[in-house]
Amino acid sequence: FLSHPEELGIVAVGFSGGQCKPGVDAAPSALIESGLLTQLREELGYKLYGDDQVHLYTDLVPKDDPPHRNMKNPRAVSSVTRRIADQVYSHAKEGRLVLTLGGDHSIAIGTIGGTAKAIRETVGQDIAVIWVDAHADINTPETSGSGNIHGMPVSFLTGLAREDNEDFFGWLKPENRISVKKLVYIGLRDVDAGEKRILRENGIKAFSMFDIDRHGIGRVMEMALGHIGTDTPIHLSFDVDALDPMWAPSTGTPVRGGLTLREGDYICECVHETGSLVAVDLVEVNPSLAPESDIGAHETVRAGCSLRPFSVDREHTHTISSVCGSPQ
Ligand code: HAR
Ligand code: MN
Ligand code: MN
Ligand code: MN
Repeated sequence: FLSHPEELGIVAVGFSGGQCKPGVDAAPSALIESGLLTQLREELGYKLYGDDQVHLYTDLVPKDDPPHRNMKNPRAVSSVTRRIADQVYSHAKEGRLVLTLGGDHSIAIGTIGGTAKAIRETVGQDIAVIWVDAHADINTPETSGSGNIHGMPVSFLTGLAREDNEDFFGWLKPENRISVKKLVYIGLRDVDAGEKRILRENGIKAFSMFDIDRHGIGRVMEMALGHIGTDTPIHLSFDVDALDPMWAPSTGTPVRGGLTLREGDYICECVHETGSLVAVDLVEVNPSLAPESDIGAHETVRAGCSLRPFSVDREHTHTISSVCGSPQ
């Protein structure tokens, strides 16, 4: 689906307004400093476009941003994600694979909104979304208990939540939206009661940790990709809290009983192997939250760097840090 699969559009998003804990805005710099982009350029041979600089979007964050429909920082999140949608759209429109480094998961409103529109225009197809997360992030403003927008992006993207006012995601148009039929979750284990109802009523495909335990990650990936169908462009949105806190402790809402690092890598490798990947988000790394001193932050950033759906270790001879190949 990409006219320039060897080109990688980078969007580095230093934004944390979708939730209340500071620090997740520092993740892109931490990931870049630990060599993520250098590896992509030098080991994997991608041509990188876009950001070596992290966007803080301070010009878009209003001084006064009172709640609207129970949402916290609604104007800031709406205008920042609107800008991100434009950035991702421009890269995708050029036929590049797009990598967005978050930031909290509210930014997926922008990344997926931008990919969906660009791929419709260039390929004429609807994208599928694989959402890897401990959480479903599909609360509507009304079902959310926290008011944090990082728990709501999927409801806006699918149109389950709507708003006409441009200041509150009214800028999201049909071309930015995705179908609930082309959405698959992997790794769920902390889903609110209201979200469970939404998943059930809309028949949304979800593989929880229970399913991974029962079938194994190999079978789960077969079923997930089978649900999407071949020949469908894929946007992978990877929340680092899908990993067990043992591997990724530095994140705002860690939940025990998660994916092993190897299962996370495997998901990325399987998605890469389809040849249908058009965009990736890596979100919710928070280097300032490190339960076991700064080893936690370091390990989480390292885990983030290892989750690269850009290469497959076909010979199974490499260690995690050297899993490498070349762009398709
Ligand atoms: N479901 C809860 C809420 O809506 C917490 C979900 C958000 N946590 C995340 N997102 N890290 O994946 O507030
Ligand atoms: Mn080219
Ligand atoms: Mn999330
Ligand atoms: Mn999460």
